[in-house]
Formats: sequence, structure tokens, C-alpha cells
Amino acid sequence: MLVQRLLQGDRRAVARLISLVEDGDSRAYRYLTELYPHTGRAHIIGVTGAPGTGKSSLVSALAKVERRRGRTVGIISVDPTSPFTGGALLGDRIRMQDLTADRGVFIRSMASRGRVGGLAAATTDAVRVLDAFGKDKIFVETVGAGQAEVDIAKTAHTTIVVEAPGLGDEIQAFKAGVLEIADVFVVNKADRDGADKTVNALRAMLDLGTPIRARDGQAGDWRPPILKTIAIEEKGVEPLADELERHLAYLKSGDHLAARERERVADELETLLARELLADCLHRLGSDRIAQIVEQIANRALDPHSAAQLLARSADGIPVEGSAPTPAEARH
Ligand SMILES: Nc1nc2c(ncn2[C@@H]2O[C@H](COP(=O)(O)OP(=O)(O)O)[C@@H](O)[C@H]2O)c(=O)[nH]1
Ligand SMILES: [Mg+2]
Repeated sequence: MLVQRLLQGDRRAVARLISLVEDGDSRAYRYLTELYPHTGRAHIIGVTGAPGTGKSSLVSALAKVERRRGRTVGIISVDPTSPFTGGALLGDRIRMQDLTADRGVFIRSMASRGRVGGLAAATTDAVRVLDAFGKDKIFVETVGAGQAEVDIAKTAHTTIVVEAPGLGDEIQAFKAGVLEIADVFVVNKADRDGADKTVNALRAMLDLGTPIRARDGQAGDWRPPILKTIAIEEKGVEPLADELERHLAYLKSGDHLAARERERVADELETLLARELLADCLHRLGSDRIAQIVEQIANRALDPHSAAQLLARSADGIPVEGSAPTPAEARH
């Protein structure tokens, strides 16, 4: 029912399903199974960077360009520091309104209440829902802060890393992981002083680092371009949209897209498998047994590595407390 409504273009069905996904509701997985054959069409674009660099503004501007080009757009924001629809400034809200009134755009902020791994998994599923819903371009905004964000960005075909002037020195400290995932660099707020300095810092870093990342196992003939934009004036955004198109064309040439898809799916399978195995193991053991083992580890009767290995293999593979000598006893 819900899936049927969604496939027929019912926006409320989309919102409902994403909520079920967020809540980890078991019905969501049944629906996702039904939806899966309808996915795989969208161009998924990750947009990541430090808070305040202008990611949300940039996504709004890009969405407008894509709409003018006749594409439908999905937007998922995983930015707890600035919810996409709740722009603090009046100007931001007005800019957003053009988009929210457009039926060709679906915007959704993901709640950060999920656990870290869970949030990445829920975001991947939400993207899938919008893909099945028929959105051509799906933007996923994340704060480039930690592993979870890198994980989310990994689910994209094309990842934009957004910088802003004045962060020049911090770029050095920017997590290497985030730089490695960049397909396109954007220096936003190019109306501010220091934009060129930031571009140069990025370029120097790109030249210094591994020449070109080879995330999809190819010899990497894609060189991440660096673009300047003024998101709030929608300047430089058309060329950025062109670069996204160029990157998609690059992925579609040769085996890149298929390779990246396999990598994405392998990653996701690993995450989900880990979650299933952990849940199964914890269920099998029960909380009392876990508490006992924690006690043994705390008492130095058992080390954490051995405990994890034994537990993963068998629920009963752990010596009962007292049956193994404590290090103190062993020393005597
Ligand atoms: N001067 C200037 N301000 C911008 C630009 N883009 C965004 N901003 C402002 O920067 C602030 C943060 O933007 P936002 O899109 O919410 O950044 P996010 O936290 O990365 O999503 C807002 O007040 C925007 O109006 C720009 O190109 N130039
Ligand atoms: Mg934002």
C-alpha cells in the first residue's frame, strides 16, 4: 500500500516511509525490499564541509539550477548544527521557500537521534526512498566532522567538499578522510576576502597528496576541480552543476560507475552484517552474561580481545568467573 502510493507520486508516503526508516521500524525493511528494484536511477551527490561554510545555501542554489534544467530534486540534510528548513536568518528562509513550494523538490532533514552507525544506514535508506520516488538528483548534506559523515558521503556517486575563506589554516587539519572522498572542491563565500588563498591552499594540498585518489580501484584519471561560488547570490553555481554532470559522465565512462556501486554496496553490506551479527550475539548471550564477562574483564581475569573473539564464536566459550586464574594469582 505505502509502496504503491509512493511509486504513484504520493509525497506523504515518502515522508512516512523515511520516518519509519529513522525509527528503525521493522516495517520499513519490508517496504525497502519492495522498493529496491525501483532504485538505481538517481545521481546521488554528497555535500560535506565544516558548519557554516554554506552547504545548505549551496544545495538550495544547486537545486534551483537543476530544476531549471528540468530535473527533479531530493534533498536530505544530516546537519544537526543547522537544520535545513530552519535557517536562522530571514534571508535563508525566504530563499528556501521558493524550493519548498516546488513539487519537483523533496526536502528532508534527518534526525540525529539515531546512533552514529544507525544514522549513516538510515540516510542511505532515505536516499533509496527518494531514488525510488523518481528524483533525478539527490543531494545529501552532512557536516564534515567525523567518520559518520565520511560514511554518509561514501554513499554518494559524487561528493562535493565545501570550504570557505578564513579556514585556510584549518584545511591542513581537515580530516584526511574527508579530502580523500572529494570529487569536487568548492570554495564558497567567494565574496569574502581570502577566497583565492583558500583555493591555493587546497590546490597545494592536492598537489602534495597522493596524486589522485583511486577510490573505485581505477587508475584515477579524475582530477577533483576546485570551484569558487557565492551560494547566496547563486554565483558560480551553474559551472558547479556542469562539473557534477561532467563527473557523472566520467563515472559512466568505462567501469567507474559500476565499480563505485559495487564498492558502495559492499560497504553497506558490511555495516548491516556487523549490525545483525552484533544484535544476534547480544541476544544469544543475554545481558546478565554480558555483565558477568564485563566484570571478568574489569577484574583482569580476561582480556577484551580474547573475550570478543570467544563471544563471537560461541555464547558459552567464556570461562566462568573464577575458573581462570587472575593475573595476580598467576604471578604467585
Ligand atoms: N557572504 C556569504 N555568505 C554566505 C554564502 N553562502 C552562505 N552564506 C551564509 O553563511 C551562513 C551559513 O550558511 P549555511 O548554508 O547554513 O551553511 P552550512 O552550515 O554549511 O549549511 C548563512 O548565514 C548563509 O547566509 C556566500 O556565498 N557568501
Ligand atoms: Mg546546513
